[in-house]
Amino acid sequence: MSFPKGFVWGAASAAYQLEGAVYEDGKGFSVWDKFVRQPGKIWNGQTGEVACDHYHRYQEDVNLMRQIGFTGYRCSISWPRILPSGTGKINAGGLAFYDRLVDALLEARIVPYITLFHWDYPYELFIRGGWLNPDSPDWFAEYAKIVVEHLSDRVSHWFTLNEPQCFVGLGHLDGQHAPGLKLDISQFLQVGHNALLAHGKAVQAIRANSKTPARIGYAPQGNATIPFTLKPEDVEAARRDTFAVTQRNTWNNAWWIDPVCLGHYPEDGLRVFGDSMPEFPESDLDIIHQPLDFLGLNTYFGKYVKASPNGPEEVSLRPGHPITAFDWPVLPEVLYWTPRFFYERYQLPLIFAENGMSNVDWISVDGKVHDAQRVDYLTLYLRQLQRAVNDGFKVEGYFHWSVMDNFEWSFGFRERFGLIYVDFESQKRLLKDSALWYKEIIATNGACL
Ligand code: IFM
Repeated sequence: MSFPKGFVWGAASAAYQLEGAVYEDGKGFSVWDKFVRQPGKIWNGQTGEVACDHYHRYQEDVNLMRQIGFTGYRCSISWPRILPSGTGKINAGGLAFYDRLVDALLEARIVPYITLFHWDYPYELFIRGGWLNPDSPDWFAEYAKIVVEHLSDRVSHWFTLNEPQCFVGLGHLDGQHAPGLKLDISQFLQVGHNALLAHGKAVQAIRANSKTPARIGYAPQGNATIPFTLKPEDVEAARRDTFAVTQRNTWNNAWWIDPVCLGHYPEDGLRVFGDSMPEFPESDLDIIHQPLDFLGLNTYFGKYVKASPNGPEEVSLRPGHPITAFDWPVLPEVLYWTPRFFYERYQLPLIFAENGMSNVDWISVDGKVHDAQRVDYLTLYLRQLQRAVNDGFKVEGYFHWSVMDNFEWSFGFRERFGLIYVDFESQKRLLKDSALWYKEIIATNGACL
């Protein structure tokens, strides 16, 4: 069975992870530009200052994407490239880069899916309080409006925020990501609330300013819990666990998606966070809950549960269960249960905005990169996605993470997630075996799986 006609196949990336050129053409600083300079924050002291040099090599990269046969490409825009101070004066040099990139993609018949925010928050706004500042949702909406006014004659697919779980939680609670804050729970929740408001206001700004009919989504992490067996009680336990908020931290699905798609915070989460929850007017939820055209999900792994008298009970993985180079368990079924549970709950067409693995890749003596594990990962995960689609859960597209090896945040260049191998010294690119296999998957619309 192949995928539905028009299914979008591509890969994803983020500005700071591959563009480089962080001091060029009038770009302002982001919190990541500053964070990577702090000793001990990034593996081996590496930075994204050059990364894949995609800023200069975008045409070669688009050519490679065309060679693989992408029908879509998901990339993010660097906010401080457009607005060096975060608000106010627009940097024409920044807009010009995205003009060139979008035009090259369209020329290659690749549909651009633009993410407005993939973590490189303007440093000047951080100094003004960042996401804690009550004006921050409006700052983001202003930026969204500028980008949309400029690109929407050619771009109609938008994601607002990428993985609030990470930039809010890792950036403002755990301190592992920029801006490196360890706020208390109530401030963390305030940052989260402002980010959700920013999403809502950006959706309004896109709808109001787009020159072509816009299709708008959001890209949180979305990882289903997998039922250990197909017994109805295990399936129900997994469904419950998928949307449960049980811990006072950032790692769950419903806290970040229910307000956006259902218009309220989940009740168990409100109980868990208790009086740490900031006060806000009810009208905020109307702003956050904007109609969306699709829900993007970044899906990598999950866990197994079975039913028990005390609720869902986690089932440990057997010894020797496959893991990726990043130590993430390989659980292909997550690409069946995620579309199933998330489509049932949110009733929105889904796009898998990220899915992939880091692998220990290098150039073999024959001059090629034989990433057999990624080839297998693609097969196993996409077969499960196909199963979900065949069962009637609506999925519009799949973006592999990532188009090419790039800067993996606090892990620097240690983790290789790409379909395209990058030699970071020479900046030479090489299609890995997985890219050639993905080419076949795309060419047959999944029938070869
Ligand atoms: O590289 C990241 C990406 O920026 C966000 N999602 C997960 C990827 C792999 O860790």
